[in-house]
Amino acid sequence: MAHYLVTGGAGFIGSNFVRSVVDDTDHTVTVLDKLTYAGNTASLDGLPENRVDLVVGDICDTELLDGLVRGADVVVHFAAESHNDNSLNDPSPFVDTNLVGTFALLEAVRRHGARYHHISTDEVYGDLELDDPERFHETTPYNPSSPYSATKAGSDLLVRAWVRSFGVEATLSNCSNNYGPRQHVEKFIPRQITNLIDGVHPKLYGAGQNVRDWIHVDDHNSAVLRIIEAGRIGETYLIGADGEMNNKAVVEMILRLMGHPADAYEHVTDRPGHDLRYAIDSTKLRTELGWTPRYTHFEDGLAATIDWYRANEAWWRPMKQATEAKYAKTGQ
Ligand code: NAD
Ligand code: TDX
Repeated sequence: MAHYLVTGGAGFIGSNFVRSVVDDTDHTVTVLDKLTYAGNTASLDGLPENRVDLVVGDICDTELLDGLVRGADVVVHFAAESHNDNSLNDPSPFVDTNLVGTFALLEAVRRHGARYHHISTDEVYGDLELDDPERFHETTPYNPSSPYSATKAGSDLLVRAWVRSFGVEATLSNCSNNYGPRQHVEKFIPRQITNLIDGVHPKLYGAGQNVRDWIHVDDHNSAVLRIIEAGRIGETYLIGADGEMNNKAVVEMILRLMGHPADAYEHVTDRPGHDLRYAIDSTKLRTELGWTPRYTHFEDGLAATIDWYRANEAWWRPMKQATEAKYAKTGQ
């Protein structure tokens, strides 16, 4: 039994991770979360109080980190500003949280010693052509496009330097696009599901030819637990579930699953610098650590996600209006 410090544990992937830790291990968890617009205490509802506690605070707060990291065996770092569109409107919090915050956390881990796992994204590798036979792998050169992905790339490099220079016991993972319950309605899939519930057409950026490599959040988290358990210190593992699909096909699938004509969507202003395609080769994780995803059929996982949003309107409703007001300003 170990004590986990989970940063960003009131966000989408972090809160699902805490649920996986409670369900699949006997570890205890402290969540450290600033509760930004993306953090939601309702995402932690129903978790056992003797296993999980929440500390509301900032990963840039060195003094707070000292106490929390001292008491932890394992630190799993999910906290981030995570949305590309927001990073184009105001990059400043991305630099603060993703770069300065990761630096502060690494320094606390260096002072107190803990096993550290760093959560990152495939976006650090830039994008691929649609017909490129190569996918991203652990040695693909970094080439981030947006302020979001640039700050995530920088945070990854800090972790690698802290391993090599200071002997911090860290592993890293770079995962593809997650979907599933408790994802903020600013993100592509929940935005379209909740738009349809509200009688609004889904919004496709540009022509909708951009490809993302979808993975269910529970598969991302089972991989993270496996890496913490058996991953080699200093190593990076790419997490993906062979789920490549273009945005137009995803919107058409959502429309069909929700009982609407497949062409009942709108094209809106494209994202500046929009990455064309992400694709993950997760051979290393699968062969070295024996991980496999559970959700191998995207349509089933998507249908279950639609059911979740239909059943949990109280969770997403409070954030919907402000999110759409933000998009309206950029014509998206
Ligand atoms: P999210 O935006 O849903 O959650 C982020 C959480 O971090 C929120 O609860 C927020 O309150 C918290 N937070 C933000 N700034 C903080 C700070 N300064 N101090 C403490 N807490 C802070 O994000 P998500 O989609 O769950 O992503 C989690 C992690 O996974 C991020 O590191 C992201 O880069 C990475 N990732 C996400 C995806 C994806 O598809 N969503 C894919 C690969 C990697
Ligand atoms: O309304 C929309 N219409 C649309 O066509 C929105 C919100 C998005 N899109 C497109 C843009 C992308 O091509 O859908 C795709 C997915 O968009 P997002 O959900 O914003 O995800 P993306 O930019 O791909 O980044 C996500 O995956 C990698 C996460 O937000 C990141 O945190 C993660 O690192």
